[in-house]
Amino acid sequence: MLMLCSVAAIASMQSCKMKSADSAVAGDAAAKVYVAPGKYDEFYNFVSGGFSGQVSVYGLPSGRLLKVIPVFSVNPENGYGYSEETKAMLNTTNGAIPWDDQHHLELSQTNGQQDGRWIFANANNTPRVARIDLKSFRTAEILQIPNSAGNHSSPFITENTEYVVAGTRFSVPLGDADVPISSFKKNFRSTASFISVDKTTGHMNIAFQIVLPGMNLDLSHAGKGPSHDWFFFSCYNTEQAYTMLEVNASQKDKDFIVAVNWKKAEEYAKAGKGHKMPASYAHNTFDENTQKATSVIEKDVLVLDPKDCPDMVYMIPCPKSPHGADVDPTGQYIVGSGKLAALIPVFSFDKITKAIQDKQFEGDFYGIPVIKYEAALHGEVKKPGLGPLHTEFDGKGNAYTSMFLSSEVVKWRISDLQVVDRIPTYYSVGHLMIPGGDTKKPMGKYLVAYNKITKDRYLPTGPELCQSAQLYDISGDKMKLLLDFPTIGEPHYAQACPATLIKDQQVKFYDISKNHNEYVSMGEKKANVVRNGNRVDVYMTAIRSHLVPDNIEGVFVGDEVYFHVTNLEQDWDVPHGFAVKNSNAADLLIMPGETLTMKLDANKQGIYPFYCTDFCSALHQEMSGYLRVSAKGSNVPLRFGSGVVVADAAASNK
Ligand code: K7E
Ligand code: CUA
Repeated sequence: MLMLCSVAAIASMQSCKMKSADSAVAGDAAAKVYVAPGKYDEFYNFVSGGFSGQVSVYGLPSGRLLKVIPVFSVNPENGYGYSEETKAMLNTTNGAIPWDDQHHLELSQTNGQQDGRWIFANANNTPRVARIDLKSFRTAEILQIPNSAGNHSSPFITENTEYVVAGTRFSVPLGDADVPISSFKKNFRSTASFISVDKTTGHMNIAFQIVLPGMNLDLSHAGKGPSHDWFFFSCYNTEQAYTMLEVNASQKDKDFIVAVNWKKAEEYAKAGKGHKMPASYAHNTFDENTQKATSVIEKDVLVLDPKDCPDMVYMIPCPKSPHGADVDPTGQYIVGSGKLAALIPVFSFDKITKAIQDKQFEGDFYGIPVIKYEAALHGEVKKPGLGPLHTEFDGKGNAYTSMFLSSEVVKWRISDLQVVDRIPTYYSVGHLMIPGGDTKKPMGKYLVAYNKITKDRYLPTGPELCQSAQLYDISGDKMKLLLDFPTIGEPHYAQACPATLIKDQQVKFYDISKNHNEYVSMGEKKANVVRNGNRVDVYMTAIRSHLVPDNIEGVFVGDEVYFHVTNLEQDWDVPHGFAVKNSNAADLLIMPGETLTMKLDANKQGIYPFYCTDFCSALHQEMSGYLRVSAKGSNVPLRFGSGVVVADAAASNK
């Protein structure tokens, strides 16, 4: 999270806000957010989980939590990252990483509008981009980004989802070279990676990586309409400090918006202007057919240097340590929000184009032309508030900017840059989101503010208080506060789309006849236990309300037992769970028609009960069984079964 001023200053600001909190709620707020039991919300709201590493899904306007989608962190609820099928999703070149820090989300678009296919998510800490399938609400792919650190300006996308970008918040030496930290200026670089997305499958690949000077790329957004070919990144620390950034990276009056012509970059890449550089990064995909994730280590990346590619990158001065870089629905205006600036600069794409044509430059930054500030400027929003961070749009000519320090949302007109309304947030708002608010067609009915600090807003819960979202009605001239709801982890960016866009495409269960998991049991008759050395494979089935087999003997201390559990149900909303005593994995939650595998290290002699963890029927408590683990070398035959039928598999226990 951002820390911009002293705690005391924030606290004093908040205490004066607290007084007006009650009166800030609109009189008809309850009716406006009330979604009657059994009724659906109007929007899906996908919210980043910050330090939880996951993505959560809420309904709007109710604020009801619908789901947590596991993405970059292991998930005890369903065994994501623990089951043999999903472990590979969290693989990286540094091995399996159980956690990350997830900041930004972007729904896939066609012609600048949401198309309801995928949502992309970034991992900030160990740089990765994930693609989540909106038919299953599952993570389908995770791609690691080499030559990167602090993958913050990500995963923003171009108008037709041609590319997902990933820009480095921390500059690092390319190829992970071992160099002194003090050689930052000489050796450290920032990079902007352009990940191509296959139109049909969604499959991601790093098409090219643009190498930029050592500095901190912060946020980004793609152009649209007239600025379709461009991508705009904010950056700070153009001072190139590598210690005490709080002071040393706040020296200059202006940093930059980096304007990248990705169409040109694409041409340069095709024309062989880049060079292939050895790089090692994991590319993990979940195969719907085999229902299993695989991790492939990629070996190189195509790197483009602006020196070899004229007209590809320009710098636009932007006051002061800009954070958000947001593009309005027409694609004409680019808003840079300087965290420490007392104004919001708005740049005009036409003016930028003209300035480039007329060479209205004020020098260069490491060979990259710097456009004159005034030449690119549409105008400045004066005295908007303190600590502008992020801007979204309502499609009616208005922009809404979050003010972290003065804890408010400020509404201003793009045409004449006049502030027309402001409303407090409780407290210290980071991102804000209007459904479709960064597309060509915003749905300007609601705005949600995602707040860092909640102080007195909720029942206290020890030293850690919840973060929170606040829903505002923006359909009229005046913004109205409607609702507070707590979030999972720290919310950063979010996206929302109309429920109608995706609700009818949901997978209800997996067709078991299409289950190509190599360990599937197609029916109870296929249940089996097979020993191979010290590996024991249990082919188990689950259906209301029993597991087959439910008695297993002849397993020894030192064995590795793999429970491959197939859920035979072919109905919506009938998952079965699976847990074994002494297991050091999470339990499994197996969807109808799916097979999941839990590995158990049989380390101790004893009886290990196992059971279904999801209350699936009136006899759910009966859905259980026993595994007997005997001392190594003992003479217990391998036997398994269920009910009266106990197959003697002693022959295979050698
Ligand atoms: Cu402003 Cu990481 Cu998008 Cu949080 S960032 S607020
Ligand atoms: Cu299956 Cu409970």
